Amino acid sequence: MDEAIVTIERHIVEQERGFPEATGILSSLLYDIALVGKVIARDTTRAGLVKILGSAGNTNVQGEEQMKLDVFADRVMMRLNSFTGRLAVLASEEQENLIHIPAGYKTGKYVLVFDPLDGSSNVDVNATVGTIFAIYLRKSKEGPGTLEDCLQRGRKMVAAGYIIYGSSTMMVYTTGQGVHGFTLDPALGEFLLSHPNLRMPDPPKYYSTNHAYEKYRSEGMRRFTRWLQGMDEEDPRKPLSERYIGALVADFHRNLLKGGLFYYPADSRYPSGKLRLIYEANPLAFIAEQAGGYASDGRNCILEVEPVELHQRTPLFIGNEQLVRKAEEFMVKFDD
Ligand code: FBP
Repeated sequence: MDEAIVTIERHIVEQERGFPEATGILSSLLYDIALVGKVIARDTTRAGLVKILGSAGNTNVQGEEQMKLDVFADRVMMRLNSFTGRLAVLASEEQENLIHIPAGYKTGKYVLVFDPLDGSSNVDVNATVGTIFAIYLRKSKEGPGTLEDCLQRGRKMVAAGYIIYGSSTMMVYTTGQGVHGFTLDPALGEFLLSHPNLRMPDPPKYYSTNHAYEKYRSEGMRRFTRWLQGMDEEDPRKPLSERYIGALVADFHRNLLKGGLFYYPADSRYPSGKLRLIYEANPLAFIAEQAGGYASDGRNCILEVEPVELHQRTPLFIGNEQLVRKAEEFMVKFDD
């Protein structure tokens, strides 16, 4: 592919060449999601001016306060994907139940699950937030999609990605042929290829976790954090530097580009972890593996976990594989 200007549309179509049986529907769906990113980016960059900051005044299925931007992003994702005939069903972090295709509109062969706005606590303080998504082929035959279509193992994803609204707006995606990053050129209104074939650098540079919650964590996790800090007498190492933005998508993105580990273990507040398996952990786990990294719930590969609930939570360790495996070792040694 010549180094000329490569739009995300052209890149997606080029990737599709790898699948002779492809129908172009997945490409169009990915392109629709890029458009969702542009619409959300337009408003996040003007957030203070368009009265989109602050609380929406209600809580979501997770019992968390919904921000106006959560509701806005959720609506944009639904509106730009429910009427295209490409999807059987959608599921969102912000909605308790499945999002069915409106009556009178065609259903399609794909399933879209998403976190419309990750890092809600960053919205009002102008810190980085993002949209995370994953795409599956439906399991049900035809007609309205089902819960079973959304409760598929991560390994079954056909595509995943995120859009990050930070100093620039970027879209990063994979269809199982490597990980590719695009930067939105506001002047053109186009996502242009800026980070082809991303690989997680080794050795890693950073670790990301919320230290404030150490007292709620297990012995194994406290010892693991000390090991990352180079304070384990039995196995001293050069400390990793610490960074924590408080938005999973932003912390993951930094570690993808610079090498590192993000972890949100289970603790006495969240015995099953805080983050959601289906639309937070799984999509990023697919990207991590495609970039040479790995993701685990502390014991199992995230992508092999069989989901049982739409909004189920999971502990998450994601980044350079040797760091994720080390975390697993500490849990086996001190928590089993
Ligand atoms: P949502 O904002 O989508 O609910 O995501 C949860 C999240 O904000 C993650 O992005 C982030 O990594 C984590 O929670 C931060 O949690 P804490 O404030 O406990 O560190």
